[in-house]
Amino acid sequence: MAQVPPPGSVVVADWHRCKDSKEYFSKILHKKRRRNFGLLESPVMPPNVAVDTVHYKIFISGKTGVGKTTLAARLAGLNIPNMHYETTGIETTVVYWPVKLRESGRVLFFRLQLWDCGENALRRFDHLLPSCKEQVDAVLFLFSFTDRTSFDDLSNQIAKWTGTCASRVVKLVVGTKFDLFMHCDVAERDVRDFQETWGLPVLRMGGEVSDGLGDVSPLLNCLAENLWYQDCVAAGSSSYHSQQETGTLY
Ligand SMILES: Nc1nc2c(ncn2[C@@H]2O[C@H](COP(=O)(O)OP(=O)(O)OP(=O)(O)O)[C@@H](O)[C@H]2O)c(=O)[nH]1
Ligand SMILES: [Mg+2]
Repeated sequence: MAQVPPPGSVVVADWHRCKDSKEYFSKILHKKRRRNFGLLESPVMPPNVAVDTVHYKIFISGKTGVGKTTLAARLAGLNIPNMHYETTGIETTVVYWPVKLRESGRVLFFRLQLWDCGENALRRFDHLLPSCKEQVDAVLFLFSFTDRTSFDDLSNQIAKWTGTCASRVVKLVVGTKFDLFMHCDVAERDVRDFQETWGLPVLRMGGEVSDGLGDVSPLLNCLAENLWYQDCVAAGSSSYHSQQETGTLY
């Protein structure tokens, strides 16, 4: 079973709704929409509010058409594709997300670099998967609620990432197309059974991208929480409190 912190135990859940988060979230918004950051850009806080940024690489895994490119766009607040255009290589997207650590009250910007590679491209070109795997911090395993085979294949997918060298990789499962409940092919009970067997967080995604942050905050907070927890465990402290003072900063 995976070592997963209880939800909300490391970072403040729904912090984007709190008043004290406004000055941080305003840095990732522009006219109430998500701000797009260029390669060399990052959120800029006033000098008296110094905030550290922690960097992570995230790989999005799942069969073709499951919604990898859509998820990357959704998390970054970009327009999501209406049609399925196969991703022909690797596309990366950077997402900034401010997080408040529960114990210390310290705020961090998480810089999440999402790696999205088309499933057919991955099969065709052997060199793509090694670059996606290199120094990866987390994998999002996607299945679609409208495609039973994508759910049934999850165990195989996860097993491939459960070796000794892959043990320091955060694993989250994301069910896409949750909005298409008329075509739902995966029962809630099956999701619960899966969750009990694997002990991994399962998040649900779907529907139009809203202006707010509410539809992406559960996933981004969960990802940030698990990444931070993993770093703290790796730093060798039995509690993560001391690490809160010493995380990998750039
Ligand atoms: N309704 C709905 N449609 C979705 C959702 N996620 C993805 N789609 C649609 O599913 C289709 C395929 O999505 P993509 O994100 O392009 O799939 P992909 O996993 O990147 O596929 P490859 O690049 O071929 O590996 C697109 O038409 C999306 O609009 C969702 O949550 N809800
Ligand atoms: Mg794609």
